[in-house]
Amino acid sequence: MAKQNHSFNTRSIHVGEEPEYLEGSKGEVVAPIYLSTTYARQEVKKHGQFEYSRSGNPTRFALEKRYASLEHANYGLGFGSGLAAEATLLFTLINPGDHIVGFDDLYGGTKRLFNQWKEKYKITISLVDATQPKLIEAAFQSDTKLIWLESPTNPTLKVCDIAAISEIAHRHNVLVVVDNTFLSPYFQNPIVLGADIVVHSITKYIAGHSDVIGGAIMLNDKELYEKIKFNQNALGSVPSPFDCYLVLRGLKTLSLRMDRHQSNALAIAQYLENHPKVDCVYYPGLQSHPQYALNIKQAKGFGGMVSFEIKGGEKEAVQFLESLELFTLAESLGGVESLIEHPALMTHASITKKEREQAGIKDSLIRVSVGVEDKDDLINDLEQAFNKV
Ligand code: P1T
Repeated sequence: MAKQNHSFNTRSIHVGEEPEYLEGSKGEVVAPIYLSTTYARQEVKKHGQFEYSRSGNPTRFALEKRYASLEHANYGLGFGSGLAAEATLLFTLINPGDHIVGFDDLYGGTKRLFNQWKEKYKITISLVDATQPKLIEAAFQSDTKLIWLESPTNPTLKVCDIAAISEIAHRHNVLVVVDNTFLSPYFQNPIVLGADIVVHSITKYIAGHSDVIGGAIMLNDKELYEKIKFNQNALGSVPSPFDCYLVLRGLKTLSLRMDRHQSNALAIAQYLENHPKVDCVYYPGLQSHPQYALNIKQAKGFGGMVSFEIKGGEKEAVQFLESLELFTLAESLGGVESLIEHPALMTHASITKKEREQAGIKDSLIRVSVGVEDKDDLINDLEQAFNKV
């Protein structure tokens, strides 16, 4: 049986899927996909371990145990998408009139969700450059409820000091949420650094194969866990048992994949940094990155996401992107195959131009999700596309 003091590589394979994980299990090594939506009772007033699959499902039960373990958290919850996790969390935590402080660079869909809540529930949001913790503190109001961070951010890969911000937040009784999608729990554990709640788009590295949309929340606080779990059922924002199975399977190779994503990303970042048609490269694993040292301090790696600005503007970016042959021009990230996209026109098109400018998302910005293919094949493809610009 895997224990919490086993290494990440061991926990990501075993936790939740121990053969004895369910009462009455037959010793199966892989958690079965429990498709049944409902569970028979012996007595009218009493149900067994499971009642109805929205409130609890054995395959999801196995996965949620693993989620908790990977982030060194007491509790894990699975959702039908990253945004379903985020919406359930906001629904649970935020009341009309509350104030949220967020990193000025966040996934566009997260900002779109914030903007919806802002209008509907009259909440206020301050987006600040969280690379400077003092700006976070300066943004606090008496009604500030939570801080929402990504580190590194999507898509400009800014890194913030999670421990320092958590310390400030807790002095003011404010909760810290970290979206840990970009580094995955293999490279970074925000709860260990002091954050209260971690959210993930499982769709990305954790599932890892571009075939599951999923989300997760991990946390230590029992009372808050019970409230979120209540709303996971009340809102019905749950993943399917088949998707849970795919995530349990994908997680078994997370550490192997992340190591290769990272070594390929570093090679590509270094190649781009020396390219005459590139203005600047954003990758926390480059010594030129402004928070290179901070990322080393708080994380075990830099991840597989690289962004860069091509010389010129939108025209050159589009020409470059449409000339690639091996990279797939598509939104999303974290799968084994390399993807590339134009944030201003694709993943971050749902937010206003002003918000994009504040976050530093220029029309020349290109975001790369470096896959686990052969790095020379990837670099050759980039080179032939640059030659066409
Ligand atoms: O797509 P979904 O599983 O709902 O997750 C939303 C989400 C949340 N947080 C981060 C940091 C994300 O990057 C995402 C989704 N991002 C993309 C689809 C993208 O291409 O950036």
